Amino acid sequence: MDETVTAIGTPNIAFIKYWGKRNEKLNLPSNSSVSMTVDEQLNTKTSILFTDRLSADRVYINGEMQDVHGAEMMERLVSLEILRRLAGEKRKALVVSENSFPAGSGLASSASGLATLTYTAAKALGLKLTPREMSMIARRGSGSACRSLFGGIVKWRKGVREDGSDSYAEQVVRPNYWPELIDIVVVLTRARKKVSSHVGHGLTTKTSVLYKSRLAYVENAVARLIAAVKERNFETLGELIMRDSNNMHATMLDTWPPLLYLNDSSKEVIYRVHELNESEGKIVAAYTFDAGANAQVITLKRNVGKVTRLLGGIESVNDVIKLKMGNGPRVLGESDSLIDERTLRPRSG
Ligand code: 2P0
Repeated sequence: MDETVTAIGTPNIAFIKYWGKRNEKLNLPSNSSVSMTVDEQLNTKTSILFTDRLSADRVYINGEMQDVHGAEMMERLVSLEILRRLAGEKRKALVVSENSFPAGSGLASSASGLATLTYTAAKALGLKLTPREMSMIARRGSGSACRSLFGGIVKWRKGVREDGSDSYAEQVVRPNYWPELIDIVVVLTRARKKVSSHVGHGLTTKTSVLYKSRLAYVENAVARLIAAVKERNFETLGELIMRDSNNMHATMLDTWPPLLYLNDSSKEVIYRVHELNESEGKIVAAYTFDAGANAQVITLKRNVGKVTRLLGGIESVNDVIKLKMGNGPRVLGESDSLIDERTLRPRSG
């Protein structure tokens, strides 16, 4: 019998960034990375129905039907294809997905989207996969998605094998290990970035001279950052987060043609955070930027007021969202379904 399954998942913010691939087809990264999965204030909800009433997969994102034969969508949907093969399922899928935040603006919509797609499809197909197995399948659709299969602080091991069988995500600590840790998302722009991360990864790997020195430093930074998390040492964590963001953006600027994701407002956030840390005499806040201009400022609960006041003084801040650590994806009830099973379209309202 056809049955719709609905689930919710969330983005993650990388503390040590994934930038560059050793294998583009399998999304195998050139370095390990570490992130914090955020709570459900930013989320992707996805409903999936496998049905013999469709002759091709049909995918809606935020109400818009996608071209499932387009090159980018086909690469993304590889995760769905892998799961369908594993389950021996022949029927086509209706996928309806909604993001609570803008796509393509550096807020990890592909991570949230692909992690939730993989999780929902695995449940809809009745597959009993471990989160680690699901993380390897989500990775094929979008690298950073593998980290959103877990809650808390998560490491993605780069692995060394050619087939990618040792490149998966794993939980470092649960959310309740350090509940004071807060990610303040600072929305500076809702515009789509000019060069997608998908394309940017390859450009930097091929053309940046500085990129080699990033690879020489980064595995050690991963180990130091994990130790700082385990010791709940915010000062060390904060410095490593800011340095890694700056380091990645240096290799982006060194890419040819250059990739410039930060804008003047992003730089204003950088200056203000350093001023705050200076005036406090220690690191109380740490900025980090993905492949986009929007900032995320990591801090501890007791400093949220101070940081919010600081950001309030920046003219181009359009929104500030305070996020805790999240628990990773979970299944929702039937009443949350986004699918109208009669018309095979998104449910209205
Ligand atoms: C990260 N980013 O670690 C880094 C920081 C952007 C900067 O992972 O080609 O969308 O789908 O594997 O995962 C963005 O890259 O790239 C990313 P694909 P993805 O979060």
